[in-house]
Amino acid sequence: MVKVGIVGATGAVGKEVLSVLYDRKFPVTSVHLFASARSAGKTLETPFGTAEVQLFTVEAAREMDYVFLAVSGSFALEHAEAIAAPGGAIVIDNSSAFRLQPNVPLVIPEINGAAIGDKRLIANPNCTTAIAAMALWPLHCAYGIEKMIVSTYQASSGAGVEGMDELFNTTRDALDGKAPSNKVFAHPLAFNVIPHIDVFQDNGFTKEEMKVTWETNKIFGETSMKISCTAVRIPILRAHSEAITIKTKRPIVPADARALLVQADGVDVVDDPAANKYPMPLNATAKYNVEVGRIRQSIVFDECGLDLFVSGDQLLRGAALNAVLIAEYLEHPYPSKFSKQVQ
Ligand code: 11C
Repeated sequence: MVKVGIVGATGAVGKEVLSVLYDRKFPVTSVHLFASARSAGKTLETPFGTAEVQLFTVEAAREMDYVFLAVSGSFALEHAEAIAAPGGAIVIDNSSAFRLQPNVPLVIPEINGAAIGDKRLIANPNCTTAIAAMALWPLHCAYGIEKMIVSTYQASSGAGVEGMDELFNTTRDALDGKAPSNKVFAHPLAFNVIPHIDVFQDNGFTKEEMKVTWETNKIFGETSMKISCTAVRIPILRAHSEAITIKTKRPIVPADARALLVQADGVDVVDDPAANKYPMPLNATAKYNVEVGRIRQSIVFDECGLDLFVSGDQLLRGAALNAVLIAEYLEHPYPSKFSKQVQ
């Protein structure tokens, strides 16, 4: 008997959680969609059939085995711990509210599922972090990543359904010759790129950029891996891409990196430039695995450096898939395929 609750089932991530649970045949016996009084009583078509939205209460959520939170950080802060308290449900929270709290595991199951231990509140990482980490973890284990530079190309879905709608609308406006109006993004996204995701911090980086630094260190069990990130929104629907330069402790060559990454679960090596094959958001969309390619020796860091490019579906690996994989891990734990060889 596995009772699953989803808070935020009508949002972009919540809908994907339902699809992934169904698609991966997670052993669900009943699905409960929770929302505020405004939406309670409405019906929703789900892969599991028509479901009536229930009024969220902590008591009702505690009746579940798993509760996926696909809502704001403030909701999570208010309710997650109460839902997860002993006797309640295991909570998998997609927000950033608890990610950096030392007593809350921040988990990508293929990397650090073991960090969950007996914890009942588990944080799902930021999408940009998760997509890059899939390709970086095997390399970190074998070669020791000392520092890296990341430039992102992030899809509108990072801002939810509203972000995707705004991309469509600003594109339509631009094609119709109308002045595009924007609410979700700081500027019109159509035919544009915006180097501004989340709020600016005192150090000049945005919070999205700093999340890549903070969260990658926590997931990899590090404290001092240096990461400089520039996060950029581009007019793409739902897959994020990232150009990454790593500086490793041990010498690394592209062929060995490719051979290692081929063994990684959740990663597809797409790296045949002569055949025009490399990761692209169009191909990574709706796909569970993250694509990695354009693997080449760094000109800046020589034999201890590599450049690579990743694309991954922001709503899947970056959110819903990772969350469902956490629940799968809890049902059937497994060790990471890779462990650190370089300190
Ligand atoms: C974006 N990565 O593309 C953000 C969305 O930390 O969960 C996810 C924010 C987060 O806008």
